[in-house]
Amino acid sequence: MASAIISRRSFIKDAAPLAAVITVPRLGLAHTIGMRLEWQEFKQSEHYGNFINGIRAMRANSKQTNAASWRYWVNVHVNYCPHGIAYFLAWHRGYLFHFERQLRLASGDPQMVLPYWNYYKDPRIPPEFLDSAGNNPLYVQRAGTSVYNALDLSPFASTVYNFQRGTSNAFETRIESAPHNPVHNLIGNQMATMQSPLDPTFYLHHANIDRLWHAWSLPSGKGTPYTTNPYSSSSSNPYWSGSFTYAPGLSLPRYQAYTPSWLGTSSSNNTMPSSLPPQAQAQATPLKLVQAQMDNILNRPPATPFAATAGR
Ligand SMILES: [Cu+2]
Repeated sequence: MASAIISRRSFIKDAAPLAAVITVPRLGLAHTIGMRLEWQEFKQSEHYGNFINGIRAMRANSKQTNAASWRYWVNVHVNYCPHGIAYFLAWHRGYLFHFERQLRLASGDPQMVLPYWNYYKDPRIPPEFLDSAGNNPLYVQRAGTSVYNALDLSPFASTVYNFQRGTSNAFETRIESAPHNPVHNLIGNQMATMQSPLDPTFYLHHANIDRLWHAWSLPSGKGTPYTTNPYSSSSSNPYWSGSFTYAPGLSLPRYQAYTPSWLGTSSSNNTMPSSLPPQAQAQATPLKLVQAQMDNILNRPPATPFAATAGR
């Protein structure tokens, strides 16, 4: 399988040019806010069929240097995503934003917003993803079907009031450790590797992580995700200056990932979980195994940006 992954160098060399830097309307300017729905709500919406068709079309596109292909976005993740370091949450928020724009094109549904899977409500992978019949584009082989053992309420504890990694009890560090990492590992197979976006549950998982971050950051949660609004003191807030890279020609100014509405989305549920779902839904997966699988996530290339190589 490793040979199917394009190298970082050839990815940079061959990638089709995209629409340069995306400019998102700034706070205060009129723009449409799309609603992220929980999977059960999303299934009832008019976007569900388009979502399936869009994923099918992207997966059928074998040109992995083209943003219209599913594999392209796997390569974006393999090459650029930060894990275990600063900007884990903010980079992935921008990743969902860019992927979502492509999925809208592929599905012919410009109003579609990626759904989230609230595993604090039901830790079982939704059955639509488990049906291998009929060339179901949501199906891939997985090792587990419940993420109950990944669930952790401690990121939402009152003691976790710092955002940034490196500070004491930092939210970003806590939520990455759990539930983020063990959800990947309990689902297993591709989800437990850097190629995790091969599995469509990746996008629902990360939409949920993103939702939980926003819920935590609200005044009803723990406050703002960083000490100061990047607009009010950009010069004194270096954390939100600079930009994220996703692919050659595809980036995002960091400050735009500060809050979801600046990227055009809000969520149907902005509260932090306060209890776990029934234990009866748990799948008996030893946590020891989960920890061992963590190596798959941590054995990854360094996250430093590569300089583009000169053409021959
Ligand atoms: Cu992840």
